Amino acid sequence: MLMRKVPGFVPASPWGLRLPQKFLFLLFLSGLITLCFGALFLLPKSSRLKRLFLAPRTPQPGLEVMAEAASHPLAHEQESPPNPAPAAPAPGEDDPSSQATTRRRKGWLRRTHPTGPREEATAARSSGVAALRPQEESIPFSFDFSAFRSRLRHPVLGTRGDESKEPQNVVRTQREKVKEMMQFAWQSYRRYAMGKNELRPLTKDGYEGSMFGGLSGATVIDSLDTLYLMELKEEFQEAKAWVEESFHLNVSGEASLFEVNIRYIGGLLSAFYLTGEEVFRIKVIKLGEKLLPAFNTPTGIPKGVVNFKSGSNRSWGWAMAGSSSILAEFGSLHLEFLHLTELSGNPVFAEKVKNIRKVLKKIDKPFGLYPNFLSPVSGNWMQHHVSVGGLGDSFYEYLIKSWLMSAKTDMEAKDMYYEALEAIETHLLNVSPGGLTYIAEWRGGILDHKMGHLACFSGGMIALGAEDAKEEKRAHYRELAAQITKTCHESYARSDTKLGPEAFWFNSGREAVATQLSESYYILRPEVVESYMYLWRQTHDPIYREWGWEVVMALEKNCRTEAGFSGIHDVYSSIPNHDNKQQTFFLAETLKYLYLLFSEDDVLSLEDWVFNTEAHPLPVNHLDSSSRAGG
Ligand code: DMJ
Repeated sequence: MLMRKVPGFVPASPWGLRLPQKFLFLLFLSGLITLCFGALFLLPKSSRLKRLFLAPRTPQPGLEVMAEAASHPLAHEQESPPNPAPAAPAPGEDDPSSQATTRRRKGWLRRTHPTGPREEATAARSSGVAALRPQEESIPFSFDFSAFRSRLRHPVLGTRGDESKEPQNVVRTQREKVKEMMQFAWQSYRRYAMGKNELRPLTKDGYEGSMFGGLSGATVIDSLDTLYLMELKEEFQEAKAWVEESFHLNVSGEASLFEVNIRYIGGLLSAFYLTGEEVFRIKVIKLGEKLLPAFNTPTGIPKGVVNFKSGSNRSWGWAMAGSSSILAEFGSLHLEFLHLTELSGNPVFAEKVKNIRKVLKKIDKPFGLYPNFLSPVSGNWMQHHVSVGGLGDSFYEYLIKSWLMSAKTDMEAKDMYYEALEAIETHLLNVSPGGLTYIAEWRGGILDHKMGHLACFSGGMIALGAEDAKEEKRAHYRELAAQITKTCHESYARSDTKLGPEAFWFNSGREAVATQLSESYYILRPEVVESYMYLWRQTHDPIYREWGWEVVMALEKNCRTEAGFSGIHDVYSSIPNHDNKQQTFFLAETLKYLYLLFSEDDVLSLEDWVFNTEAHPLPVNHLDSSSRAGG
């Protein structure tokens, strides 16, 4: 403002302003400042200006920082918080400007790095993120995918050494046959049920079920990595496009924490690690956040069911009248939740599963065994039923796989696994009069002399864990794995269809057979071929490929229908009676394990990958880059 000098006028200030004018000027100035500051809040989260002027919140460390935090003496004293849903990372959380922050986060900075808005937008466009709706776009970290791939010991799909040597070889033909089965299963699903959770091949329609809280496309998500592995490129693109365009997370039903975790979270994690496509990373983190309210319990042991709309949780009505969480369910989250933290930079996921481990370590175990029912309120066992089959199975699997996935650094998981296995061997293991080794079920000291189909995964698990057992036990575990797998094969061989029943018994002179119709069904389950695959990789004994091929033939004969594969009601009837369901795990697991059985060992090498309990490969956390760059 320009003031003209008037003679005789005594200026009110050195700038020649009178008091009212000065007041007005200051008023104008302060208004301007308030306006500018207020405008900062309207800038996008990633804006540099915003990061500069607005203080960052607490940084979000990754896995390594979690380890530091967990080893802090005070960390163990703290009561579990009431498990609030995680807040979205605040602006500035990816700002490494503070020295202290940089030091604390050096671990995850190895794998993630902040990006500016332009890079984010470009990456989003090139990887399909542009198709995400606004609320699904806000992951402020990026993952250093090429650094991750450079740490792998083997090309993801192997070097295909055998193919060039012998183009006509039998194994290649067998592998191609399994690929054709996958193609048929996928195309049938796509034709009659695309976007639904499962295909019903007899009625030629789709089925949603009630386990997934309103989420759709379980077959799509469960199939992604198998399609990729088998190089069914067109089919993989169809599946990916569906995820980009039609896989919506704004659902509001009740979901099984376990099923959503092993199928959807596992499937999306694998799809990301195999392809580096951002759409999978973003969706999996958002879906992971929706599962967190399940952990809002006094002990932090999650309940089995989470309500996506209200964020409430409950236990299954059948689990001790709604009072218990199930060992296999809350014990099969560890692998996926560590990877959710790895890919998001958000420690909350890892914290949840580390707390489960802490509760389980502390609690008394009858004879060293882990019963299947635990109260998420008191943290006490609710019934002394122990099983390596249904209700218990994948808890044991996740202990040994946590050890392997941590690149053999998670000593706690290793110790818990071998101690549990010793207790199982002492109290549950039996040999039938006919010489078949089996793992019975234990009810407060009394044995049920039966094995479920689900328990047949244990041959593979024990083989996988044999290498890291005490030296004097290694050969013993290898033999035990082979014997259990042989018993499971017997349950197939003794049926008319050459497929195994849901449960088989060892009493009244009958061995490895179901004793009633209600246990005689086969629903395309994978556990037996899963063990064949691990035993093959460990021993290269051709018997496992022979047995695997018997399964392929039996599936073709009894389960293939005009419009996909179906389970059957009675494995002892030579006239198949189909159940009208193509289970998602048939595409995720059964066909994948069969394909791997007829592949070279460096295809999804066990040095680089562990399979979650739905057969989704998750990478080992190699700490160095001394290996070849992954292909
Ligand atoms: C799959 O969903 C998983 O393997 C789970 O651990 C057990 N049941 C089915 C397959 O039988």
